[in-house]
Amino acid sequence: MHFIKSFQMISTLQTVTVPATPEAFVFDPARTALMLIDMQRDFIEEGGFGQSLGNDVRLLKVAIAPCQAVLAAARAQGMLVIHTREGHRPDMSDAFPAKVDRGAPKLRIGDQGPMGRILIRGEPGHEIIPALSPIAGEPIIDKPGKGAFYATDLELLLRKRNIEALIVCGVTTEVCVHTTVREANDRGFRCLIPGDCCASYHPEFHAVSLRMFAAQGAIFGWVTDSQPLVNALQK
Ligand code: TIU
Repeated sequence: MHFIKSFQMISTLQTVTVPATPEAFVFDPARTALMLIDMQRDFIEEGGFGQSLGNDVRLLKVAIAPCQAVLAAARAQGMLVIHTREGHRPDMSDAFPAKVDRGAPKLRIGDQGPMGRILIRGEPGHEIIPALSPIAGEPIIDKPGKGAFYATDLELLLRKRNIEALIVCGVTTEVCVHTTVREANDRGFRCLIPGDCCASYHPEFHAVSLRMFAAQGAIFGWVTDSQPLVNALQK
């Protein structure tokens, strides 16, 4: 009897329902991972890759507090939390010239900047910002590309945990967040994007990226905000 009761408790699906566009998003926290994309000093702080490309990094800081709120709620639920970092090996053997030699940045990938070598693993600028530091047990995916699935073991980690849905936060909305959400879609994962947990150097790209996710009946994903998501997780 005790066994049956325990089994019933374990097998009861504890779903969470979040108001979202184009319609409510329902998920099982045990089968959902929170992904924090590239919340690194190189993108968010002065002197990193983002600024070297000519961007105003202050535009990304608005996503920090909403990400903190969602991260705390996800941790309290015991959800899988995965952090990603964009960057390359110190010898740059994983950095295509097509990426490194692009445009006319003040500093190229691999050059010495105020936070160490730009977008290189192990350098201070490559670290995740202290406000969102990973804790023990939270995997960090180091990725050479914009998408978190390309040339990483992310899919393996998700399949091993039987994950079927992703909550995707981070920067920048139209670059690494969009690429990752698109990659996730083609691999069969449903994606929920809390819009205020993402940010772009181009506010108009951020806005239209969110619309692109949810258009055509959630062609790439469902869009919400941090507060409704946190409220739903805390119910
Ligand atoms: N430049 C830009 O908007 N983004 C990136 O290069 N990488 C990420 O989005 N993480």
